[in-house]
Amino acid sequence: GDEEDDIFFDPEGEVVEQKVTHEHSEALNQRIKEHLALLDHSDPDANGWEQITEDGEMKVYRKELVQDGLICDPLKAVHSVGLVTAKEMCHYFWFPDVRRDWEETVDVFDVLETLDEATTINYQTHKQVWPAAQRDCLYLSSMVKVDNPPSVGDKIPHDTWIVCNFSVDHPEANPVSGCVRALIEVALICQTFITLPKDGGPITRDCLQCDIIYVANVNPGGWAPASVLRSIYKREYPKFLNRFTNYVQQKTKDLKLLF
Ligand code: 16C
Repeated sequence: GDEEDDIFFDPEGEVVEQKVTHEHSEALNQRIKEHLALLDHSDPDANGWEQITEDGEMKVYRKELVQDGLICDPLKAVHSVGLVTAKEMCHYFWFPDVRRDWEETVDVFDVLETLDEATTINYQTHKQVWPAAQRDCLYLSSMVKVDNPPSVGDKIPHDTWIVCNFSVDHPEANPVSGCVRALIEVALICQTFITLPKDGGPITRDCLQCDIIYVANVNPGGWAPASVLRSIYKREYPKFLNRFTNYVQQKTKDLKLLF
């Protein structure tokens, strides 16, 4: 059985049962519910999403959003990669010990607290981008299995996992001086699709396709020049998605499938 918290949806997509295990459980469940609405991406251009770049199966969208003079453009990317499961993808995205293997934009990385076996509170600083001040963020990160996700047409996923990262406060935060606190709402939603072998043989990595939705709402927390910020967005998110998905494919290629 899965040790992670399960979230249960009724056919209308309402949460009908959820475990509360820590002080942020309710906030977490609420965000998961909101993020999962994105699974209905049958029309990605709906609701004002503007495509900013494309690379093979990867498509990256944004909405222009300025709040209190700060650029907070929501970002959404959809991708689909072979050879890996949704749980593997989410595991490597969530698991603190491998963060530095794929996360290139981070300098300091600390786990401040472990709330349960799949939930931590992390503090990190990001590399400085001239001429803006350095950014840091303090966020809860949780990996959750989703049962009965909202359906996406006629494709039926084998399984659905989500990692949800969102800003929280923490008394033990020891902020690096000079950093401006960025506020984040990030989710990685992954679904495994399996094509059974025609010869009735065992399921191998070649049978796997993992569909990914990644969303990031980042409030930079203080001034940064618009042109710098929007060019970082356009460059860094596709770079992250390519690097991260290649990393997971490499890490898992000789391992047993993890569902
Ligand atoms: O989701 C990703 N990583 C997770 C684990 O680290 C976590 C992180 C979210 C990103 C939070 C960004 C906070 C401010 C970033 C400062 C700029 C760093 C750029 C350095 C470039 C050399 O959920 C993968 C995220 C990968 C993409 C990160 C790029 C974010 C750009 C946002 C720009 C906002 C402020 C820029 C101010 C100069």
